[in-house]
Amino acid sequence: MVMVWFTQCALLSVRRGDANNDHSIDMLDILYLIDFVYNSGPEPTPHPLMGDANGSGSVNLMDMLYLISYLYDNPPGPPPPISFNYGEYEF
Ligand SMILES: [Ca+2]
Repeated sequence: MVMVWFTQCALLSVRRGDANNDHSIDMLDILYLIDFVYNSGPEPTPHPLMGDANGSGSVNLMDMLYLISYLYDNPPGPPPPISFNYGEYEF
């Protein structure tokens, strides 16, 4: 008898700027990034680049300013942070 094991996988899609991974982008993400960058707080989850709101490849003050402009500028700031596929999530 041959047993076949298989794993189901799904592509995990995440949104840049959603640093605290609560599926919304708001002031809490900006505070999360301030804590991460300036106070050695926890990394954005599930990947540190979740904090890379402006897509520059690093997480820094510019990402916080990008999110502030996106959320509070009038007229509206830059386009919303993009979604990207983080990788396969095994379950
Ligand atoms: Ca969030």
